[in-house]
Amino acid sequence: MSESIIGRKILRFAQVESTNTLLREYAEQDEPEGLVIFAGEQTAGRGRLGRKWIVPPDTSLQFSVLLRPPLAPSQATRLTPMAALALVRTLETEYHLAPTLKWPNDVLLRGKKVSGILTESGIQGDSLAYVILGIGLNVNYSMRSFPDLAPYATTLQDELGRSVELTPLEHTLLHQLDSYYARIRRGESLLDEYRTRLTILGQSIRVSDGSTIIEGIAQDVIEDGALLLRQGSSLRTLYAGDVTVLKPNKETI
Ligand code: BT5
Repeated sequence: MSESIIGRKILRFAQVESTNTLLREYAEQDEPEGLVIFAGEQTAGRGRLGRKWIVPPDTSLQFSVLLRPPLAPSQATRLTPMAALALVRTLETEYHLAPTLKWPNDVLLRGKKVSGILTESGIQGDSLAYVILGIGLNVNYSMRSFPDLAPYATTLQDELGRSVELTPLEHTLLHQLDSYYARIRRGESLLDEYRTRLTILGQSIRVSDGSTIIEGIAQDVIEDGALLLRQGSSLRTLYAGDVTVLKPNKETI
């Protein structure tokens, strides 16, 4: 059995601005990989593109993991699908739920977002110095209190009809993250497993990156987590964006 890395050291804070921001300070101070920082509350929890991650205090899992993977900087994006698969396995094994993945960083239950992942990296010269893997998983509250998010987002409590204990959930998730990370370190591919969890492959989609919107067929994903979008005879490689599935009968332009 390989020695575990993720969770070798765990720090817990009642309130932080953002666990990703705090973990970066440790990363810059040469902290070894595996450190996990949990927060009961984030006053400035972040999503991608400066968006907010909003969760009531002490209800959920909000944490960041420090990794120093033996990968090139361009491969740091592999950690997002890795985390997504660990979340899927955790929800399956702990609660017999049937999660799916929405490229690039959402875990869905019955089509609604229950978890988001924010991967950030630190580069030194030509090398990847560290990756910060931030994970938010909505647990013991109801989205009914958040009418703006409720059409698109959910919690474990809403899905299960009961609250759950955070400690065993946290334990299983760190264990799953650790075993997938061991596979990444061994150079194994997670691509086949990732493909089976994505619902968009083969579908007509629209991808927005905040400023540009493009449409096409979601053809495939590749090892570093990028999406291949077919537009007529050309193929575009996308690393980020928000995906909307277009109605199957709609003509794509
Ligand atoms: C994400 O961004 O989904 C990444 C979320 C990462 C959060 C973790 S918590 C620990 C660590 N520390 C941090 O500061 N962040 C990480 P994105 O795909 O950009 O989604 C953000 C959007 O999701 C927002 O604009 C809202 O529309 C929506 N949203 C906000 N809070 C949500 C929630 N609790 N559940 C579901 N959706 C939410």
